[in-house]
Amino acid sequence: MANPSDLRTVFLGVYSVLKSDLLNDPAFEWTDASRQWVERMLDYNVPGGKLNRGLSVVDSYKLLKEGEDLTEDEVFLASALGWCIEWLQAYFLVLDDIMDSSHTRRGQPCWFRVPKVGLIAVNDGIMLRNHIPRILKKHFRQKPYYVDLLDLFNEVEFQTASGQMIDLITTIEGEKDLSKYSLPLHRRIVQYKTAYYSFYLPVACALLMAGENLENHVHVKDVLIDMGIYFQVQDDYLDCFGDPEKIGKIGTDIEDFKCSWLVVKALEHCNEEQKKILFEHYGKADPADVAKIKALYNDINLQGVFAEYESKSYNRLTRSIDAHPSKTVQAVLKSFLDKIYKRQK
Ligand code: DMA
Ligand code: MG
Ligand code: MG
Ligand code: MG
Repeated sequence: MANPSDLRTVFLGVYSVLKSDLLNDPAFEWTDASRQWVERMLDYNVPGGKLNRGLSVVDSYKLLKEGEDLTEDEVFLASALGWCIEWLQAYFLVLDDIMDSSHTRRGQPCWFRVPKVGLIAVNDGIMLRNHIPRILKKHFRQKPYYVDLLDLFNEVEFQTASGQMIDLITTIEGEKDLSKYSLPLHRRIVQYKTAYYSFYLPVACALLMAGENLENHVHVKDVLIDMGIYFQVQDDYLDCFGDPEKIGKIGTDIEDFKCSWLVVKALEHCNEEQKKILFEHYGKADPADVAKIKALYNDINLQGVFAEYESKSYNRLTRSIDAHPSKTVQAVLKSFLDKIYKRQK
């Protein structure tokens, strides 16, 4: 395990093992057709992303072990937990893309847009979700932290689904009122829908594997949640200003009337005339309406506003990390921050 590309190769090897376990799960009477469906569905939706969340379980666990060489078994288990997070992410994304009427994901059509898939994708999302406890049962059942692991995944799933709910109900047709969009509302949405599963969960998995009690790591959790909020602000920014080739998806936040960081900031920075444009054209599917919103974002230099937010966030997060008493924990948190600072994808 000398370099990161090796780690990635080992990590992908664990995916193959987990997949073949699932495709031979004795709890179901498999047919060729059902096995082929699940295999294609998994390969399409699980391993194609940046794998940051999954790999960071292994990275964090390594750092917590302070340079001790990990056994093959430890690498396998940390990778399996990493994959459980990737499975969780795949489950949420398959359903998120239906609810957000998205077109592409990770450089390919969203799963529900693939011919003959359609709304079978809803059940596929449920399948992906059900795979997680099956993976945990197979590999962690005898571990002293098994119950805590199950509880962690359940809690984080609940937080994420709750975040998705508030993300969605703020956009309900007939109640479209931009004046209710504010920074505190945005913060609430993104904390729940993104920060817990993307940032807290990987570190919490590594801590449990290392035998730690999560209640003793509240400060770590706070920093990670703060980082997750910054990460989702970047996601909101890239939805409009990112290169679809790089981010692998086409933005839909303006069309979907989302409470995006950009529209909240636009409301803050616009004059009365520009406010009228926002109220009239935000949340419409017509490309002409979307173009008016994007032109307005440019007029008020939202890119500059974001650049300032980004550097302020980086400084604040760095200060909170430096305030942590343990150098090891600092290293875990710092490695997360460095992976996402000024990201383009
Ligand atoms: C997605 O937020 C959050 C979850 C839990 C999938 P989003 O819709 O902004 O994500 P994306 O931009 O990737 O569709
Ligand atoms: Mg989405
Ligand atoms: Mg969404
Ligand atoms: Mg988004």
